[in-house]
Amino acid sequence: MADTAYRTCPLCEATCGLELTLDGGEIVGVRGDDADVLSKGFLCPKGASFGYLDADPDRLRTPRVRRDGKLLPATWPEAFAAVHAGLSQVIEAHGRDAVALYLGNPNVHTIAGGLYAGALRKALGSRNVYTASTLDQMPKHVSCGYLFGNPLAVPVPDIDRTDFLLILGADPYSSNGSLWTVPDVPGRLKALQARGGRFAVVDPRRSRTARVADRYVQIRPGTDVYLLLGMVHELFARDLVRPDRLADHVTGVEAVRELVAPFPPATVAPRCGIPADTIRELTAQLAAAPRAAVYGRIGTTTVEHGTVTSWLVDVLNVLTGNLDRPGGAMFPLPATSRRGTGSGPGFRTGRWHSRERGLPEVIGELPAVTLADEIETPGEGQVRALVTLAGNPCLSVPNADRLDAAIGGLEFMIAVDPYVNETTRHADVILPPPPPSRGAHYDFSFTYFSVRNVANFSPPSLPLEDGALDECEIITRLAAIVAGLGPDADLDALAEQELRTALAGPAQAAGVEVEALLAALDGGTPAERVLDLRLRIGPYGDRFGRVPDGLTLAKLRENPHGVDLGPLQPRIPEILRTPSGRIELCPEPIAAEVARLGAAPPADDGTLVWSTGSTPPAWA
Ligand SMILES: Nc1nc2c(c(=O)[nH]1)N[C@H]1C(S)=C(S)[C@@H](COP(=O)(O)OP(=O)(O)OC[C@H]3O[C@@H](n4cnc5c(=O)[nH]c(N)nc54)[C@H](O)[C@@H]3O)O[C@H]1N2
Ligand SMILES: Nc1nc2c(c(=O)[nH]1)N[C@H]1C(S)=C(S)[C@@H](COP(=O)(O)OP(=O)(O)OC[C@H]3O[C@@H](n4cnc5c(=O)[nH]c(N)nc54)[C@H](O)[C@@H]3O)O[C@H]1N2
Ligand code: SF4
Ligand SMILES: [Mo]
Repeated sequence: MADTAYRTCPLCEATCGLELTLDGGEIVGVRGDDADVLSKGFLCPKGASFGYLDADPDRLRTPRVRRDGKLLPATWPEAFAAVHAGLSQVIEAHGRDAVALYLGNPNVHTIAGGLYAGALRKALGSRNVYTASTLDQMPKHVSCGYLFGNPLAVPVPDIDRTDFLLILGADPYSSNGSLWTVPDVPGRLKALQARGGRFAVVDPRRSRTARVADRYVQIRPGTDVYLLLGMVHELFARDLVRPDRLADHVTGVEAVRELVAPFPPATVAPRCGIPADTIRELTAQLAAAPRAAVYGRIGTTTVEHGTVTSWLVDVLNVLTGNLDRPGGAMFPLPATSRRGTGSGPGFRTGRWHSRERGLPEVIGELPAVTLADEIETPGEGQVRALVTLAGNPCLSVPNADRLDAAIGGLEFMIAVDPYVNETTRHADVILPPPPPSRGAHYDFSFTYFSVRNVANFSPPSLPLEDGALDECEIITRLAAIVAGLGPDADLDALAEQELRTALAGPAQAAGVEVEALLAALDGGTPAERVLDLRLRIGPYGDRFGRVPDGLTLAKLRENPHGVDLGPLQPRIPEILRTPSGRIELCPEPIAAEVARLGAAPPADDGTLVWSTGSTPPAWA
């Protein structure tokens, strides 16, 4: 008897709803869920192959432990005992910084990563934390950190209500969007054009998105910073600066005017390879659109001057009054988030530095490119052990061959990963999570970037296979081991204890005992109970009965296609965490960098940057 299950696709940032056909404990069909509140039936080829992940014969179904140089199948207790022995030895001999943690991309696509990777990080207490963010979007976090005081406050184009979109260094037609949860980009771009809107793409390459754009602007790689400086200059020069409602919420506009003075379109044109007239036209088009948004992605972050470029994207959004207004670049309000107070301590980097190259910490992590240095260089604080969680740094980090060799020489390594691959082949212990269909899902990350506020819970579509362990349990057990609680800690008791602590505030607010709220929480697993708590005290929550129609996990269970929480709403000033309580448009560290830029010689070759070596491969 075939059965139907609905769940959110975890395979990219678009978070599409899937309709699964199940038969005999297997996924036999996958379609886009027409009733999904966000994706409305959209499906890409990756999502369509969701079922194959379950059935993939290459997937590890039991842990592996290295014995006599070989990775051999082991039981979970054997694997955790090996983790405990290996880590204890390194930590006792060399301290916690000797253990590095690398968190890869899928952590933001699982409940386990969303809820427990942070706990593992904290329990480990090592300065050597690395993530895929520094291979990707970290410059955007830094620029938003300085502008808004909050590195996670990243505005997204309100594509469904805009009149003009300027896209730089992104190919959402192919990638399905990034730092922009926007299922069915092709359909939404078509709808934008159908209602008279326009969009332009800036890219060195005529990408798929560029091919359907109203305007394609070819740029010399790595020089968007000059194009954008020229555009900001043009806004001031033509008196097109109109922050509108934001005027009362921004400081530093005049400082930006002075900062960009050396960069008129005629000066930047030869640097970025775009004619000055084109720069002027683009600026005029942006300023004239009633509602517009500028969006930059990988091609603006994984480049030199990525932070300044990312900052300029939002400077344009602010100066044209498009930040935080419908049809502009807006901040989502996730169901598991908390509203801000409108100010805060602000943002800074460099609370510690990497040992070898002295690179600054950002949001608690060091750049993944320097992990090889930290492993290779002997002395106090040398990295001797590594834990990877859903990451493949031996492939994904620039100069991966060097990191591969360094990781091969480590004293001890653990991988939480379902595959043996370039990285995990070096591990002493591999702890494999089950396929996504066999666990619950809630999107803690991408609701921060979603073009509409939605909430969607997926229960496990299929039961765990014999011998499998849910990834939440794998990570919490790892966290307990590194916290010094040994391989057999009572995880349920620890989870209850944490819930009690988290409930103290809400209980006080509701004027009831913690135990009463604990009993009211829904969910068969600790992760589900934490989710219920976060939803209930979140901005749409039921506040444990005080808001009768408010959100609960039970309500999400009743709505398998998700709950629509409406279009994005303005959030300034509430979202700001700057000390001034304003958008700080001209932060000092960025201004210093722009001043340095002015003196830099023009880039001269115009080739794309190759990440794995100094020379392009033969086929290029
Ligand atoms: N040359 C080159 N390098 C790049 C990029 C590029 O385009 N070209 N892109 C860059 C970008 S944007 C990024 S984000 C990084 C990504 O860098 P990484 O995150 O290091 O690489 P991924 O390939 O995403 O690694 C995913 C790992 O997670 C495992 N995995 C899959 N599902 C699960 C799961 O449910 N649980 C667990 N525990 N593990 C799982 C996979 O087996 C794999 O080992 O790479 C960067 N590096
Ligand atoms: N199918 C599939 N989808 C994915 C992924 C995947 O591996 N497969 N990975 C996911 C991940 S982790 C991410 S981060 C996103 C990435 O999502 P996007 O950033 O939308 O996707 P990319 O295809 O990397 O597009 C980057 C574009 O930047 C251009 N570019 C390169 N250098 C420059 C430059 O200097 N200036 C400008 N203006 N443009 C430049 C490139 O030509 C390319 O068209 O995709 C996600 N989606
Ligand atoms: S676009 Fe992304 S979320 Fe949607 S089906 Fe494809 S892989 Fe899944
Ligand atoms: Mo990425």
